[in-house]
Amino acid sequence: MSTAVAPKLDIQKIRKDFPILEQKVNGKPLIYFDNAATTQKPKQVIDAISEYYEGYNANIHRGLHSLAEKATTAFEDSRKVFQKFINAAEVEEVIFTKGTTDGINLIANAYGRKFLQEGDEILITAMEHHSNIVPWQMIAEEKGAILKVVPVNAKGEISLDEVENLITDKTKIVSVVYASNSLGTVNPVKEIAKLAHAKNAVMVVDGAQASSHCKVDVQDLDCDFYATSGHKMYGPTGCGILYGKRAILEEMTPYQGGGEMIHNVSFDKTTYNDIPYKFEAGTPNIADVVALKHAAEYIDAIGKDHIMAHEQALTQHAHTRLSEVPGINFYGSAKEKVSVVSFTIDNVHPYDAGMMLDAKGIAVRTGHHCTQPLMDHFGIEGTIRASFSVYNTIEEIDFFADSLKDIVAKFS
Ligand code: 7TS
Repeated sequence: MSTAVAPKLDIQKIRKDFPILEQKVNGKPLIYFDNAATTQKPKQVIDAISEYYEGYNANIHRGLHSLAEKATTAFEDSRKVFQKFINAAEVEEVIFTKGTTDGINLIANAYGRKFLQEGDEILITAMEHHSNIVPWQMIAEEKGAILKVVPVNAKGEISLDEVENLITDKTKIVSVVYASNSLGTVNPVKEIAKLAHAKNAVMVVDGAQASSHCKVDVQDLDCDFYATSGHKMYGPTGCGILYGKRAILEEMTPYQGGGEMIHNVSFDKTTYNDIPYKFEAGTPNIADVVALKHAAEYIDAIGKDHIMAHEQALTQHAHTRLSEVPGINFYGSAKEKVSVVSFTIDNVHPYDAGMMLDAKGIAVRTGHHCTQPLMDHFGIEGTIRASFSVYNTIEEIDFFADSLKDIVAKFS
């Protein structure tokens, strides 16, 4: 039994930062294992939202009054924090979005619509979330482009040789998930970016799951775009970031028009604002963007290495303990994986397991996790998915494993 928790982390102290974890659900202490769907928020983030609304709520970039200046400064500070967080070369390369889905749709519409031509190819993998499939299908249909898919093997990994074979002179966009939400697989996005660039294709990284679980250095990855969501990294819902390389962003045509994204408007001709503002039409989600900075700072204060070590220890322990559950089948045993454990149990429907776990206060996700083609590949409807975060403990996993054994016993 592994109890290898990174020595510097005081998990009980960390848990105190997350007020939601103190409650009981169905009379049992909450065990929150649905972190891949959304993480819980620390007080630092929650407080930042109320401080904004109580202290300096104002629209940004336009007012000259004190509150507007304070709000603008806080909003732009968040951009600077994220520039560092992902190591973007320039602050203007950080665009605020609603989240990963919004970011990928922005690329498909503002890059894809301008640069894709009939017969061009877009390459994705079989383990993509629907938000890294459907926007490409939509733009491919509009432009007569072709969507190609890199297969996954039984372990839930892709092969670089296969990626290389599938990238052709016609490939214009390669878009790959950094860490899979259904399998946990961490993909070699840096190597894939090299293969994409060798054929002059742009590399898009879906970083929804990666931002709190993996090292993110967009310059080292040399990706052209990186999309992520705030709410999966201890931040609020409804905000995220899209990184894009300056030269590419400057070539792109905005796909949403309105206030903020313009230099000058007349009925004859409108000129667009500079990056990043030309992609931020309308009043943004100021409160949540301001609070999102505190999520990044929270991660940095604990140390991503420490978080990753703790989550790896939890994942290993979960694999060991869950292997004791009769009839369990794991999905996703890649060499490199984040803290996601996905499985089915013979003769137990995932929804039944999910409901019985909920009765014990354990929150997991059941179903296809918005990766239906991946589930089809494995010939299953869905899985039970437990995904761990910094505040989860070995004891919670032990209770989870014992609860699953009880559930299986009831079905046999
Ligand atoms: N990409 C991946 C890999 C994801 O896991 C998700 C959300 C998204 C994109 C979309 O992110 P959004 O913030 O724009 O919605 N994944 C999940 C999940 O696994 N369970 O609920 C949402």
